Amino acid sequence: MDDDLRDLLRLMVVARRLDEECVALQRQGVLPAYAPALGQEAAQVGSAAALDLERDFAFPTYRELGAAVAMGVDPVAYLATHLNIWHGGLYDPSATHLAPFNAVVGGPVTHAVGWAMGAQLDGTGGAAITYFGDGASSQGDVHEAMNFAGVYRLPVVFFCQSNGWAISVPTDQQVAGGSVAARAAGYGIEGQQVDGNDVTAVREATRDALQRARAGGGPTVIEAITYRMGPHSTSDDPRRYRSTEDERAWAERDPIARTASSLPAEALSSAEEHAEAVVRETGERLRALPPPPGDELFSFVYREPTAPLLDQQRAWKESQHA
Ligand SMILES: Cc1ncc(C[n+]2csc(CCOP(=O)(O)OP(=O)(O)O)c2C)c(N)n1
Ligand SMILES: [Mg+2]
Repeated sequence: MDDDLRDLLRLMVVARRLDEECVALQRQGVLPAYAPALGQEAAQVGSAAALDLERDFAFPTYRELGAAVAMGVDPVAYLATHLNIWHGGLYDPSATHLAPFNAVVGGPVTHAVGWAMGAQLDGTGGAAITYFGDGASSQGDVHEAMNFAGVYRLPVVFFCQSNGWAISVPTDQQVAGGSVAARAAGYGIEGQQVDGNDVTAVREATRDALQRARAGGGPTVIEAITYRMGPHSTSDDPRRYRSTEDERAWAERDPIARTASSLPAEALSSAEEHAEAVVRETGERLRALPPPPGDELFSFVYREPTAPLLDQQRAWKESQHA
């Protein structure tokens, strides 16, 4: 049991230190922008640790570094997306079972439902998990996706990180009725709230929901109650819309301190030591990434490139030889 908790702690500490490094890299001009996951490590690591990486598939938003770490995705390949020169990062979604991350609010939810329908038709036995926020939960697409999944009993887990904010808008102004989980009843599916800062509770709830989905029991909405301890992104200043008392109250519920408190002190120090090495190596490799080939600018835009696009590609190539 202790070993298991140590593993979860290690993943959360790696996620947090990498996250801090990303903010530093943004300040140094290496990353153009970054969306910190500070405070959401238990929700992300706990849920991703519940996945069966042979069969299941995860659909992340722009804030899922902790999930990527827990899924064993190379952080350099993941963070290449934040460099903003590589579309979809450098990891292979079909090998890692982590979709390219999605900056469209609510976007990954529809994708997960589509994947789940494919899994149901193919009989692969896997389930999808989609990440989304409290703000995304009020997008029309998310409601359509939940209803569709409910009608077809699709193997999908709707994992909402209710982190208090949609940029500067508090959750109570996004979620009428106060609960994302309660909406599940309207779609005829399971819904539950979980303490999103309790890593083992999150993992257990997600494991149960995934198992039910794989066994044909249909979708589940899990609403993990957590808190975005940092800014929305590196362009945001949360002091303009929230109080330091609120931040302080949530700092006392820090998911890492909470897990560490039930383990010997040495568990945290060894996790920190390991994380430091991961951060150093990640930073070095990220800085050393070569720019992508310029003509990739024109690739992957359409399946069949259009005539104007081909003209532009030709003009670009000629300009390179000028
Ligand atoms: C379709 C769409 N609308 C608006 C935006 C701008 N936007 C980016 S993040 C965000 C707030 C999302 O809040 P939430 O779903 O709670 O996720 P969080 O950022 O808290 O993780 C908005 C409105 C967007 N990216 N996509
Ligand atoms: Mg939010």
